[in-house]
Amino acid sequence: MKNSEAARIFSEMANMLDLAEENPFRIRAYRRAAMVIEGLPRDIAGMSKEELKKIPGIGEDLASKLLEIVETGTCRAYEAARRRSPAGLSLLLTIPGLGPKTARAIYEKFPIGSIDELERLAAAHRLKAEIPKIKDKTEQNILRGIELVRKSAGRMPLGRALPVARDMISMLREKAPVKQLSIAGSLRRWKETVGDIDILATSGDPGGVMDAFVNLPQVKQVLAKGETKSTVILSEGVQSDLRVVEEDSFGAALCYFTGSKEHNIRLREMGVKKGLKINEYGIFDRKGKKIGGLKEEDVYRILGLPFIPPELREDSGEIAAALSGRLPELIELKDIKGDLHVHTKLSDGHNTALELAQAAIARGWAYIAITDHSKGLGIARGLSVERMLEEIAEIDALNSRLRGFRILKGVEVDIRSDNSLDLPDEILSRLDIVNASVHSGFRQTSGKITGRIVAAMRNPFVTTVSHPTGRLLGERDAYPVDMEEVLKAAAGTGTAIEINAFPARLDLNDITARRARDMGIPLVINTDTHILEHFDYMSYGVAIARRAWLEPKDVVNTYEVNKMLEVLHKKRLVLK
Ligand code: DGT
Ligand code: CA
Ligand code: CA
Ligand code: ZN
Repeated sequence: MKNSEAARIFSEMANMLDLAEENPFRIRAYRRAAMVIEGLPRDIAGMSKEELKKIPGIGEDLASKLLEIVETGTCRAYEAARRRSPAGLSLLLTIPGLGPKTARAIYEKFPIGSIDELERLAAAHRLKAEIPKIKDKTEQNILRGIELVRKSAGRMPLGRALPVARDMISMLREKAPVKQLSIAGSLRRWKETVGDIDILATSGDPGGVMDAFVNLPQVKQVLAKGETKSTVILSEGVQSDLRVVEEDSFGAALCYFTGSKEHNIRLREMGVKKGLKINEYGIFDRKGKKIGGLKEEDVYRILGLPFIPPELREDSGEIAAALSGRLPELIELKDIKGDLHVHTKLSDGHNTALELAQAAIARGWAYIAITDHSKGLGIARGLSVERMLEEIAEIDALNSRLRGFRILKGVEVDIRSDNSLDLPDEILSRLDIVNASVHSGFRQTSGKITGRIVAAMRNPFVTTVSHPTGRLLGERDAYPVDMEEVLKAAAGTGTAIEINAFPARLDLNDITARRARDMGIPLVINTDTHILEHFDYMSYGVAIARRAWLEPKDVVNTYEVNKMLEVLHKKRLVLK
């Protein structure tokens, strides 16, 4: 995928232009293009200029630059801007939460060359002492930003790793003499971030597989190349391992290298109690005779367990549940009947309601809710009350033409800093779906932010709290919301909580989602679609749900439309 590379270049361009105080429209154009390209599930490599220009936000100029990036890995304008902009200054901009103005002020005083240097200055309060615009709070934010960069260093969000891994798998199928081939490790468990991409294969010619692997176009550097195992660094910046194992060990190896390590240890302990040895080569009895290992199921069957899906293998109760026959019947993508968080071009999306409905119909869904932003969200072109009413009328008209499919009327209403909602109840009461979310004041105290969300849930028309923690993986930590309080209020008011499937968010995480289910809170999995292709993200949300042990009954958008609305509107009767 060239997409993330191009997105990075555009986003750096925006930053460098910003530092040079250039035309704000150009800066915004680069930022917007970076976001769209990053989120585009289709690879830009191989697209023609005409196709590129059809991507929202990409005109003649940016399309040429994309072609250049696909062909040469970079573009001249970017290289020129880089020559003009000092490296230390660009480094400052990689710290989340540190904007161009502050960066410039810091750099003018301290032309730093490394993040460590910046950390020392901030920790010693020298930034505050010597730069007028820097306050205590700025220094704290800088230190928090540095910590975030370090924490996410080396780990890659699932949504970036999985497309890369799938590309590699399909190339290996084509070019390497493999028989069986599978993703393993945390990626097979759909963990929200992964340390590396683990791949497992069988082959009559392991050497040939190693050759093909280290020569994949995604490979930037070969760290180790052995007879049956190699490790490489990919141009995306993540490491990948490929192992070739014996055919009659493939199942045992797949189980072992899928992990988690803690899950494996449990299995091995159970084996020891039965006098069995379990490792990556197979399952062996007391006499050392191999009694299984060809299939992954062998490991579980011999231990007297049903097959445990990879998403559950975190040593969080799955083995006890398997032993007592209480493993959940996990939700699957095909159980999903619709999406309740979708933006059109009336706010910051790129398609019409009809286009979105048709795409949803093509996926076999029965409904979507159009939930454009409310007016408070200026940056996302929020809708005024008048526009909102027009949208409602338009959806009514569309529904009268659609058969067996329903477009629900909705909004993503902004929860303002003073706890109030951005639209009056007269409007909210006319909508099917009201997603309430926080888009501002992320640096308020925990009590304040939590209070805002809780207040929103007390509104009888708010059906769902969207992306409740505000985190962006690797970019922004969750705001300091007290999730336990939020969950209590959700349970008390009958408000649903969203699992946001957008790969940068995946918010709720698996642990909180499981807790929410235990508290009887209705959950909903939404994509937060801004372009048609974002509907593909549903699989990431379903993965979080599976890791949270959810069954179809726990997720309201597996219900048919009337039952779903009945659940979400129950609070209207109770709270009124
Ligand atoms: P990651 O890469 O940090 O996201 O997490 P994993 O789970 O993919 O970990 P990784 O790549 O180090 O190893 C892949 C699997 O191999 C891991 O899930 C379990 C297995 N494994 C690795 N080292 C050990 C070990 O020392 N003991 C056991 N029992 N299993 C191990
Ligand atoms: Ca791994
Ligand atoms: Ca590994
Ligand atoms: Zn949204």
